[in-house]
Amino acid sequence: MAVISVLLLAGAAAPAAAAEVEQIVNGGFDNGTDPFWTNAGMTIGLTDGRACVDVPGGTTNRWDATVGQNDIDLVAGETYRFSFDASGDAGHVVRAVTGLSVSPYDTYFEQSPILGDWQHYEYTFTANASTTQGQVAFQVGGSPDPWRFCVDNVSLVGGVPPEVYEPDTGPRVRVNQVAYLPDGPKGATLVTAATTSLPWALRDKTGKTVARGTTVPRGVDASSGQNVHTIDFGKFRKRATGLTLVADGETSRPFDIGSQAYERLRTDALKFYYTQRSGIEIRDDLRPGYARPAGHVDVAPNQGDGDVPCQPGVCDYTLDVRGGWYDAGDHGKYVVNGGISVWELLAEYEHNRGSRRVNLSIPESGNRTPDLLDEVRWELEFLLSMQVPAGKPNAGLVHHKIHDQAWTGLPLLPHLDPQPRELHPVSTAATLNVAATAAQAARIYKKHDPAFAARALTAARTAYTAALANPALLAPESDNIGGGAYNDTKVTDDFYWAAAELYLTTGDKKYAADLLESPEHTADVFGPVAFDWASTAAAAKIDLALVPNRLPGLSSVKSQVVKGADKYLAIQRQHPYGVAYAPAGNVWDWGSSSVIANNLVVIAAAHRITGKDRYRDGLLTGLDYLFGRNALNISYVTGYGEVAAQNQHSRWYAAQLDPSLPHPPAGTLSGGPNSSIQDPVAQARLKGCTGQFCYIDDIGSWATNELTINWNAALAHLIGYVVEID
Ligand code: 9MR
Repeated sequence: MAVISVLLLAGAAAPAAAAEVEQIVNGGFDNGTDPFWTNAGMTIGLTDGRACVDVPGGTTNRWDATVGQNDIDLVAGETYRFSFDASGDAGHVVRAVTGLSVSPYDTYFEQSPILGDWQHYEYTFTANASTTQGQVAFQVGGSPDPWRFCVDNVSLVGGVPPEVYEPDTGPRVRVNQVAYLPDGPKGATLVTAATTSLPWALRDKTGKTVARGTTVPRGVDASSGQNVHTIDFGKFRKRATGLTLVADGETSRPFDIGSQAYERLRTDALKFYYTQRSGIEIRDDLRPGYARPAGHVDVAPNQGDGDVPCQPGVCDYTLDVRGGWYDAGDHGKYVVNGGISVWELLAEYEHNRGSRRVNLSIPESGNRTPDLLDEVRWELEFLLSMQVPAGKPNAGLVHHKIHDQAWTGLPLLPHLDPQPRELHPVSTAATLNVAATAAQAARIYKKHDPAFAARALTAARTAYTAALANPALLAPESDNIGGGAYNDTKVTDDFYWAAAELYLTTGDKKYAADLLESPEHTADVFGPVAFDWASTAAAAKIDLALVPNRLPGLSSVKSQVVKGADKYLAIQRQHPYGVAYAPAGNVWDWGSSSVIANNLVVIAAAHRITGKDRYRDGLLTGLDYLFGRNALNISYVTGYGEVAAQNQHSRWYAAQLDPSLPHPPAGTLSGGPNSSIQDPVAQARLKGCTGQFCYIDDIGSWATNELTINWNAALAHLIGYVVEID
């Protein structure tokens, strides 16, 4: 009787899941090797009942050498257990994929374990599409040397219960794991079920209590779904290292009070750009551990960028577009993202004077030009090279982007990329990005290189005129094969920004008139996202407010910036993690870390305009989130904080996939939580995530964990100001 009731109970509790069904035919290789297939000239040999292949060396992508099985049925929403046993010559990697066997070859799930001796691997994921053309594949290409891969007991079982991913979030007391400034505010967040105040204690590195107080219950935080309290220990102002905060029986990760880390980070965040450079060898003496040959300088297997044609039918000339920075973890170079990055770095130079002395250890260090200007010049020259030369159709307009014809896999060092490179059509937005940044450069480089400044100004004026004549050349969302689309349908902001920079540099009345007539001039542009590569009006307003000029009615621009900052401060006060960002519906944006940093840049501008402490305090409070005072208890900057992001999506900082490659350099900002979780890794682990939890430090999660030139520009500019006011 007792037994029956247990069974009944178990039956009642079990979810109404489908029966577990094996999808793989002959996964144990008991009946030969059919229906598995191979490519790259490999044949499967059976050794002790296991399937083994000799993988050729010298292929490019993981998928260039594959053992797979097709015709697998997958049902959207059903959860699968994908398992196999495998071995491989030590250190080699298998990319184990479940996906679509036909174009566009979508990946539904992937994992890339590093192989060694025989081992069992097992994963659970939920399919997000239905197909009868599914595939399980073991991708083993991309290795320079030949090696041997064996696999057995391949299984894909449908109808299993979903796995709940529990990130390791460590102690429930959340602090800025890097440092609080001695005279700055000091806030922390406690995750707890308690609804009434609790005592807290601040301990020095010997464990002695140096301050105490009580927490403030804040209820359930919308951005994380957690019940939280806040802790204010701002009255403690002594410099110290290894402090911890204790509350509700939990001890925070250690942190400092001091500013040295931020001085280091200002430099590291800017040093990020040298190893993103295309078209130049990266020197080991300048970046130990990061040396690599020059990428895309017309040395095989690279196919460019010295003489790059357009996509078929787009133009009949080629351009020399060597140089510039690779955008992100891919090898593409996109003008609108280069533009906002250059703007923010040059604004850092123009507004934060200390940045002029920063030594970036780049090949140009030691010449008479500040390193920051030399680094940004690397990108500016590329941006200028994307402008259509005089005498050609579309002269003066700027190509939107240049990248590979097809997407490549990870890892892949830049100089090993074999894809043809192509120029994509010109666009109004790209043209205005060149107009804005070349005009800004004309002002800022004049003292160091008047000839370059004059060339930049000519390019800027030409671009602006060309954009006025072609105001609706919009980059489409569909242009996303082999590179990102960077589609942008609204360009009134880019017109405003270009006019602002041209006006600030030249004082010409015609640019002032365009500014005053623009709908952006009176619009409140300080929404949830103050500015980014797509929305640039706030960048224009910040520069108009901070660079001396005589624009009629300038005070209203300044007060708009200050009011924008007031909005972000109001959001921050409500936020128990001190975040000045509240996206509509709690849908966190792609690259949220940089959105948060840029909202803080608006607060920094307000501080510069008004000198009022509340902006300084808001700015410093806002930093804490990026460095660990968050739901995941992680610092989003590599090398800063006890637990920090380190597996950002990159084809060359791909240590997670190939232990012989490095992690991203210290000072690299991760994109951070993105509610839309577009990539398969995030979809497998984070489905249903709330705001701050929509993040995973996995190299496969390109939607939550990439690195980019515009995101690091936000970090560098922000930290530049923090160092400036300390
Ligand atoms: O940062 C970009 C984000 O704002 C867009 O929503 C997304 C989709 O278009 O693209 C992001 O940019 C990626 C680019 O397209 C390709 N290089 C990597 C960029 C960062 O993920």
